[in-house]
Amino acid sequence: MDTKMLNPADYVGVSFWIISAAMVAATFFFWVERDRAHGKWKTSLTVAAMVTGIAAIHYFYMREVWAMTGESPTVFRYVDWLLTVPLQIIEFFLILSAIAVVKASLFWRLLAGSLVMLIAGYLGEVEQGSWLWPMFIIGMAGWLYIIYEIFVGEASKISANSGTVASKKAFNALRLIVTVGWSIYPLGYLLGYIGAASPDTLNLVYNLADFVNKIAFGVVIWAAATSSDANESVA
Ligand SMILES: *C/C=C(C)/C=C/C=C(C)/C=C/C1=C(C)CCCC1(C)C
Repeated sequence: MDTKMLNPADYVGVSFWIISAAMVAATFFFWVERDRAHGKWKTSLTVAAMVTGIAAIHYFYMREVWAMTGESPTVFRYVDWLLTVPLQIIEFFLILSAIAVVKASLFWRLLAGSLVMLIAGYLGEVEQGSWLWPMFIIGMAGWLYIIYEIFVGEASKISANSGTVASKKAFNALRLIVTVGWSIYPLGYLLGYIGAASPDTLNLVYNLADFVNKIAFGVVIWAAATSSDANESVA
């Protein structure tokens, strides 16, 4: 029988393995550290653990798909993103509402921007060929819209008088992740499909991006939640 195990020389496969382990460890960490947080910060840490926990399950399976077929686990990648990106938008909104008066409609607009980004990206990756560029451009528009909202639009109007130091720090750090950290994904798409069209590069860059954007995202929240000024007032 032709059984296939993860080949230790397959560095992309090994990156799937490492990230699976990191996601599990991060989930456990955020879960346990929740005890040290107060008030609303507990919910923020729960959401951080949900994000890495959902990703861990997908990484176990994606690693198998990669090891057995050598193909990109596109469907599971996007199912994971479709679950975890909205959770991160919720997380962002939770922190934002602690420091500014924001309408619920802002949440729906951020969610809509992320759905446009993900659906376009999925269609581009599945159809490929002549779909690659148009879907990339639509996906970029969704992401740039989110950036616009958080730097120029309603989400940027943080009141100086409301919120704690910790929540403001967390908001600024998350904003940086959505801008700089998230830029690794479109870079992966470009490197993976345009030009060289290499599934190795695509998966390696996406794996790195998930490591940064799911784990560092949680760590930022954890740092704010457990800092000494997190419970100055309503966090
Ligand atoms: C945990 C998973 C996260 C934070 C996934 C984020 C995904 C993106 C920011 C994807 C962005 C893309 C574009 C901006 C253009 C089109 C291609 C995508 C979907 C890779």
